[in-house]
This record gives sequence, C-alpha cells and structure tokens, in this order.
Amino acid sequence: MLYNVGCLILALINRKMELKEGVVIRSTGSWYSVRVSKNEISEVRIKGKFRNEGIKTTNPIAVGDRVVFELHENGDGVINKILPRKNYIIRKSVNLSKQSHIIASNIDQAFLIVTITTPSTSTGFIDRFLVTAEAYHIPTVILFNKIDVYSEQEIEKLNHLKDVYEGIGYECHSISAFNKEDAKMIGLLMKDKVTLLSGHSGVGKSTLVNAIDSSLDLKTASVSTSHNKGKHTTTFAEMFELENGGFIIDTPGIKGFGLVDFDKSDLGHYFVEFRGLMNECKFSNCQHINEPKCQVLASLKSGQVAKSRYDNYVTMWKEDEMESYRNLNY
Ligand SMILES: Nc1nc2c(ncn2[C@@H]2O[C@H](COP(=O)(O)OP(=O)(O)O)[C@@H](O)[C@H]2O)c(=O)[nH]1
Ligand SMILES: [Mg+2]
Ligand SMILES: [Zn+2]
Repeated sequence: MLYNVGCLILALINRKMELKEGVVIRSTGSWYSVRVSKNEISEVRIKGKFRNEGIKTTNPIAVGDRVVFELHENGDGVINKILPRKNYIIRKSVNLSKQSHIIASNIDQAFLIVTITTPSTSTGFIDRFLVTAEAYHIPTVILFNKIDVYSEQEIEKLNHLKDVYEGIGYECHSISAFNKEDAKMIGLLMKDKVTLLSGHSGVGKSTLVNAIDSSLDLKTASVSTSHNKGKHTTTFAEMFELENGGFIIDTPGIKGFGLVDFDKSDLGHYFVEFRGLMNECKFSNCQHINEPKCQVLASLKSGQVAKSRYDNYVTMWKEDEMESYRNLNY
C-alpha cells in the first residue's frame, strides 16, 4: 500500500517536471534557446544567480554551453546546471573593465574569413585573432573570400598572405562564397564539428553559411561603399545546425576577440612560428624585442619570420591588456 502511494507520488512529480540536457544555440540575455535534439528546441530561463567558476562574466551562459534544465508541465524551462566547458572564447566588456563576456564555448575549430577589399582585413586583425585562438586552443583555418572580384594586384597580395600563413602551418583556402564547389568543400570541413565563424562585418560569413546549407537563410548585408566596413545586421552569437551534423557559430556584430588576464611574457607562445625558435634564444626570458642572440630576431633578419607577423607581435607586446582589446575594434 505504502509502496503504491510512493509510486503514485513519484509518477506525479515525474509528470510535472522533466530533466533535459541540451546545447544553448541562441541567447538574448534573459532567454536561452536550448537544442535538445534536431526537432526539440526549448526556450528557457535561468533561475536566480548563476556563477561561473574563476571568471567574472556579464553573461553566465553562452552559446555552445551544454546545460541541464527542468522542463515543467506548463512549458516553463529553467536551467539549473552548466556542464564543464571544453573551451570558450571571451572578450572584455567595453564598460565594465573587470568583467568579460563569453562569446561562445565548446568550439572545435574557428574559420577566419579574410578579404583583401570590401572590406580589407589587416594582418593586425588576423594575427590578433590567431593569437586569441592559440591561447584558447582553438585550431583555426583561414578562408580568403571573394576571389571572384579581385584584381591581379589584389590576387598577388592574397597569395602573399596565404604563403605567410601556410608557411607557419595554418590551413588556408581561397574561395568565393558564390562558388558552389567552394561552399561544398568548406561545408565538408565543418562536418560533425562546432565551427566558430569569424571575420570583419561584410566579409561574407552569412553568405557562406547560406551557400553551405540552403535550408538556412541568414540575413546578408550589402557592404556600404562609403567606408567599406559593412553594416551589422545582428549582434548576438548564434549557432546554426547543418544538415551534415555540423554546427556553425556566427558572430555578427562582434568586433573582436581579446585575451583576458594574459601575461605579456607569454605572447610569443601564441605566435606559432616563434615556439620552435625561442628555445634557441640566449636568454630563457627573452622577449624578442632587442635582446642579444635572439633567434626570433635572427629569423626575422633572414626572412624566415615574416615582417608583418613580427611587427604585429611588437605592437601587441607594447600594448597593455585594455588597449589590446580596444585595438580589436574596427
Ligand atoms: N563578390 C563577392 N561578394 C561576396 C562574397 N561573399 C559575400 N559577398 C557579398 O558581401 C556582402 C556581405 O556579405 P555578408 O554575408 O552579409 O557578410 P557578413 O557580414 O560577414 O555576414 C554581401 O553583399 C554579399 O553578397 C563573394 O565571395 N564574392
Ligand atoms: Mg552576417
Ligand atoms: Zn628571443
């Protein structure tokens, strides 16, 4: 009898509340869209205060987070747990300098879209992104987009950049988002992985995503010709599911990434081609600025290290943390 009553109560509780697990694919700050499965997406909230261990963030939960939530019978969903993050990418909050904002988490790889014109992407921007990705252990592929519009001179510039980045080990592809074969090839690289898509506004992120998967229909913006910087259409990171099992995190309106709490003496480690060289510097704490018998400087002189890479290293090394964030803006 008692046993039966117990079962009945348990059954009632079970009917009122279910525990579910899923991935946050969108967030507006107060509501989170959590993907439980391809056909099940719940709009849920957070209850009370949520703390992140070790980091002060303006957003407790980010796109890419795996969460456990209670789904109540009336349809209300409440997140009560974040599962441990494999990694995350962060930027400083513009106003609250002590706080940071998690852009996305649990990222398998990043694709950085670079264009030579409309808009032009500087090596400073590229290297800052690569340094950030190295620091957060996110492998990066560089996609040089819009090859259908470049002049001979611009193609030359592109090939030079491609040589530099391929030379230090980054996978690079020259593509046009308007070319079906290119889109198909990039789609295959995204299969079964979570890919963070980054690059200046207007480089063709949304166009590429739409070309990869025609069931998606992201808004694209025409590049404003007045200053060639493009217009922002949206401002939140968002995750899209591809037919092939991959997920893309688009980062519209996110102007840059930053290293939070990094020690400037570590910067050289995030320039991949410096890693093998710095063991040969005379001083173990060499910063490769003007020290004698510095192997990085020797390799710069011999042309083995690209001047643009070294110059960007020095620029970043000379900035303090906050400035380094500000300079990510464009
Ligand atoms: N010629 C050319 N234009 C492109 C290419 N990819 C994107 N665009 C154009 O660039 C503009 C900005 O693209 P969009 O996808 O909105 O850029 P996003 O801001 O990075 O998402 C749009 O007018 C696109 O049609 C490309 O490969 N070639
Ligand atoms: Mg876009
Ligand atoms: Zn050195």
